[in-house]
Amino acid sequence: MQARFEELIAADERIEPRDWMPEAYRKTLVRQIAQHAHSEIIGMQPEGNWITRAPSLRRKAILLAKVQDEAGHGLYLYAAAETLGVDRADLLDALHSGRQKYSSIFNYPTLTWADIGAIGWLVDGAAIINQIPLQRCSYGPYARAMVRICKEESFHQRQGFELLYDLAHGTAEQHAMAQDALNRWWWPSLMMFGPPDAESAHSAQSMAWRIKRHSNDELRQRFVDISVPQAEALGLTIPDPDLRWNEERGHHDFGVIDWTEFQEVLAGNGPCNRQRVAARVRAHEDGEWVRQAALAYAAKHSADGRD
Ligand code: FAQ
Repeated sequence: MQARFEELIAADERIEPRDWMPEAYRKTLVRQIAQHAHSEIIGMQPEGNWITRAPSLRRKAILLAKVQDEAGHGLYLYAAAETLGVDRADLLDALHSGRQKYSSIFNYPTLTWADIGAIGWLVDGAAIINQIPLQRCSYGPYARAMVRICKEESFHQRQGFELLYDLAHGTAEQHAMAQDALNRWWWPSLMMFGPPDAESAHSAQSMAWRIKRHSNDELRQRFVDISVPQAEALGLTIPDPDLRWNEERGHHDFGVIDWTEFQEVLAGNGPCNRQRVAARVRAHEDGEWVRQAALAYAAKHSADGRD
């Protein structure tokens, strides 16, 4: 069984739920897919905060659609995790009790409308760079979920860039607001890719299993290289005095990331950690009657033999 699993991985074929897999492979996938699903639904909060304050009907419709897409991504991902034999209710419980993480980026506040543009451009942009290789992840249900998610993230990234472009080319105040959003979101976006390779506990094994295809630092570098010309097109300055093109490497060098801040956010001490988890727990409790009603409806249907 182990040999068959290794053969499939070596041949770059997909592992499906019916296939035998090592317990550690299953656990790693549950950990990563659950963290990813949690990030999608917690990630609805920072932008959801601006739906009622969007400056036009067009912007409001776009933002509503985007936030709904994130809920949909959460659902696909919980469903992908369930194919590994875990229960969605248990995963949500692990999120609510702090036993499982969600992305550090969603613990920062959205202070102005420009933050909605910065999230689309940078946060969705980083998410795409991380997720495109996951479309080729060795676990079939996760890889397939990524295909649709990446298509939607690409619309999200474009709407954010366009929003920020309008602000950056608007009045002096609007330009300043766009620059301020970039100043606050740049460094946390770089942290989304995870700790440096030398400190990444799971990378080597996940790459051997072809769950991850590139290291955290490789993807972070790709994000910096892609973002520099985009910031130029926006007419905004990336807040890093050490950022410069390195001819020899063929990449941009960039400044040192504040990993203490990252560790603090992971430990629950970021600017909004408590608020985000409390809002999630409240939403879950408020939804109890919906779950009860759905269960009662399903029980009634199966009793009637209609299921
Ligand atoms: N935040 O050994 P590694 C989105 C944890 S995009 C929090 O390097 P790994 C779209 C890591 O879990 C965001 N924790 O780990 C959207 C591990 O802790 P553990 C979600 C982090 O797994 C946009 C420890 O540090 N995307 O939601 C972070 O090999 C707008 C050691 O790290 C995904 O989840 C972090 N930034 O690599 C939604 C993508 N980084 O579990 C709404 C899928 C690391 O041992 C609005 N995930 N940690 O307790 C991945 O690609 C990987 O899991 C990494 C981390 C790259 C995130």
